[in-house]
Amino acid sequence: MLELTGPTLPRRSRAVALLATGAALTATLLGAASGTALAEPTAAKAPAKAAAAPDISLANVKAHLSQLQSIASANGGNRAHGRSGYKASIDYVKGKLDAAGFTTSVQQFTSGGSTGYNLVADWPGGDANHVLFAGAHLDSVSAGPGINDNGSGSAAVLETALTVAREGYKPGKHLRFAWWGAEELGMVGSRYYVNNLPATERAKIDGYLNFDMLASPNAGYFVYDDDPTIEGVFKTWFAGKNISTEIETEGDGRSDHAPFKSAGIRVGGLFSGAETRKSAAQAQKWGGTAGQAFDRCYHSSCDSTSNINDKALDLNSDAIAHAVWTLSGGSTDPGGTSFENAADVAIPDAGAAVESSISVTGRTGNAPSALKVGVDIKHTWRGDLVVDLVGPSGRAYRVKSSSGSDSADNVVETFTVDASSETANGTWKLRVQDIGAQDSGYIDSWKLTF
Ligand code: DTR
Ligand code: CA
Ligand code: ZN
Ligand code: ZN
Repeated sequence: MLELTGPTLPRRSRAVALLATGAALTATLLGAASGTALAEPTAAKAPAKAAAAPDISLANVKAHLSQLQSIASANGGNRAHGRSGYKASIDYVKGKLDAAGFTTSVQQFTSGGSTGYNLVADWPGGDANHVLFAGAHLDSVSAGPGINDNGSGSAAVLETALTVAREGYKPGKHLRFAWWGAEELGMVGSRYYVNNLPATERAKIDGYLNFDMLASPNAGYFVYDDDPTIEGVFKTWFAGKNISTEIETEGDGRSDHAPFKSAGIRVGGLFSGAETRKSAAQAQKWGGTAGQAFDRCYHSSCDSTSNINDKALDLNSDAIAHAVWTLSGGSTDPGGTSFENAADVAIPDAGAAVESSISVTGRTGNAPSALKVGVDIKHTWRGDLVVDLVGPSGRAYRVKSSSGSDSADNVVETFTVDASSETANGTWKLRVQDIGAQDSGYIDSWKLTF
């Protein structure tokens, strides 16, 4: 899980200050100092299991779009604020979430003399003090059914939430999803939600992810250029699909992330383009038609189920799931509750130890005598590496000693540590030091499973 706490810098610009002996290395996430192990419990080895995001079914997302299309067709051709088609859309989405086990609430507000509705759905569990929030506006303009704008975002977020439930996902953070009303009137519903959220509750939101227009027929692949960690999660995922994204700059005030950003909450999101035209360079890298609007049916009656780019909808839906899983850290391990940190931490060659931390909350008593420590370190010549688990008491438990002859790469293992003298709650750290020269690498991720 990428920690969204504290100042987050892109990897390339992390400040690394090496001082004289006893070098203290200031990594992005933590200050660290070299330490020595106080005990060497036996460490057993088992394959690590990462909680990777599941695939989001395009067919399921499109089935939601068909439902929204039918709702519009049965309600005057639209799903606009104040019209029957909008409330019917809310009822459809709420019914799916209630059946899947979400805790839902409908917040009413008034705009233009009509009653509006926000739907908020909480997935039970996770750290209530760290909320990862994903949302989309559910209303259309009155001119049409609004299937790309914004049935696409609404359906992708809905199917991601239903997949969380289907997978029995146990995130480290608390997951919240929302479908906003009256966005087309100027982000009225989302602004009403944020303005009426107590400051203590706002402070618990680690990040808000916004999805407005994800399936434009002449699709572009835009990532909001707001919080760098969230932006990086999306950009890296698309790069893994060989899709070069562009940053979405003019969207700052143009959708439901704006009220969250104004309240100082980290935001991010995805966008496939609206009324502006695709350039020749964009057509070269993304396909589609240069000189044509990304969505020629933007805010028009032709924004129907035939106005959908399946490839863009599928990729963006899977990108949402990746971000939700990555930024909320957890696992679907039926047996245990996991806490994960997937933020990369560079390991200086033959330098000071570095650390990556996990804050464990919500548990009772002490840690188990068989605490699972899943480690994923990408590093050449792993024999140079010394790895310790540091408990909340500050005591270090050696999970891997150096072994000069071990020239293989990477440490991807699950160790078992007797941590029964430690309280479960508190800040745990993975401390890694490279004691040999001419090799390099980084902590890719690690997790604790109780
Ligand atoms: N205002 C949104 C569409 C929109 C236009 N530019 C952006 C940029 C980022 C997100 C959304 C948009 C609407 O019509 O719903
Ligand atoms: Ca998919
Ligand atoms: Zn719109
Ligand atoms: Zn929209």
